[in-house]
Amino acid sequence: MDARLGLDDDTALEQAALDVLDANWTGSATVPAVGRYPHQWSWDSAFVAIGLARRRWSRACSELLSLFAGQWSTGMVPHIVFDRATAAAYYPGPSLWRSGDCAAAPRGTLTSGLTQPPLQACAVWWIWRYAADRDEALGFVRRAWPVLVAQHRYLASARDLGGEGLASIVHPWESGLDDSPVWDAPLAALPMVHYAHGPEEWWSDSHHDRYVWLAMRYRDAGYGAGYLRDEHPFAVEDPMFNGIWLASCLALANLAEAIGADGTPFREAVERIRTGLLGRLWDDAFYARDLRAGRLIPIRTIGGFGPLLDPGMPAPIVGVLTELLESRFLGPSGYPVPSCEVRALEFDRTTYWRGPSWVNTNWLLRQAAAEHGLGGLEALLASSTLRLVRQAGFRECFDPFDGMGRGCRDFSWSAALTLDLLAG
Ligand code: 9WN
Repeated sequence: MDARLGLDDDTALEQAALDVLDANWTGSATVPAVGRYPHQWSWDSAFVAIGLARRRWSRACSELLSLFAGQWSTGMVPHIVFDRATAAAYYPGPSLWRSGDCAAAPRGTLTSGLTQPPLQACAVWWIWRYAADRDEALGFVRRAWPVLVAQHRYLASARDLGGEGLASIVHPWESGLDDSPVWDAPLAALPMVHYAHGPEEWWSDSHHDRYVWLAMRYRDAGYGAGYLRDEHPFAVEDPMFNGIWLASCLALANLAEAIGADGTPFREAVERIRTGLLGRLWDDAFYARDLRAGRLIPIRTIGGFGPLLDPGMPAPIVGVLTELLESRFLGPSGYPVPSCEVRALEFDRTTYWRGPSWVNTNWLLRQAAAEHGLGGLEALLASSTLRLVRQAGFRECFDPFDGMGRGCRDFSWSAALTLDLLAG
């Protein structure tokens, strides 16, 4: 179902988006795409819940609760919660992660050992905001609250590997921007590895081998925090991951009011993360910091706009980022926003996070534009994203020059965020 959806008919577009989400619903969670991604992914589920909040409120709650069942006792919300029925259909599956062997992992639920951008508190805020029944909403927020608090504690403790208030990712898969050129240098610094493994049309062999090797090292170290701090060879402070974390801290501060909890720790966390972003990742733009190499990674990608999700970002920085976005990302592409600066050597219009435009990052940037009162940018991002899905369907990503769909068809977050964009 990715025939052209009709340029003008919002009702048909909305129905088509709901049909995709219904088809991808397993009864307890939404898979990103049937076939290619047959399990529940963490930030995908947050986007799905955001999209469902105004259309299928109860299902948005179920989506998150199902993800939260995968939370580890450390507080980590895993990047994949596996469906046992389709365990063999995706590599790497549960047999690589072996979460069942780790005391901190939940019993009875198989998960990966990594996390993903912590967007869940924002999704819970969305669900709260659009609830028709306040009592029911309060009940849901109270259930989600301890999960979110533990998740944020985990990030602030086990993941502050740089000791300056930012969370580090310890694997490219944790960024959600998996094959971004930003990870090329830290991956190149790893030893050469070769494994026989499952189907992989996505990355060059050596990159994928290194992804698997990194995951196995972390697993074999028992997913320990001490190992991450002292030995793990991949540790990066990423501006998108931390921008999303900051936005979720703000959501928690707002949710605290709703349930009569103390929002002060989350407001303080916002200040800490902002100070970390500005002090550690800002140069002439935001860049990821490679903690093992002790330097910024000088490649401008969509990830560098994550800190715009902070409504308290200083105006001069917002000005520089807006100019950068317009001159090097929006201007040169017909179908924004490309995931890598178009003139960068690493830009590749055909390959996932190395060039194509994505609905979820467009949506995040639109949120950021709204936070900063950039009405023109907000409207442009909404209309260009809707133009992409109207013309090419709910594809996983899109060619930034001609808008052609790439990757999977009937991709959940493309459908879910279309619903949110249509709702205005
Ligand atoms: C690995 C599910 C996920 C998204 C990521 C996207 C891709 C997985 C993969 O698919 O990553 O986690 O197999 O490539 O990069 O953002 O969450 O949709």
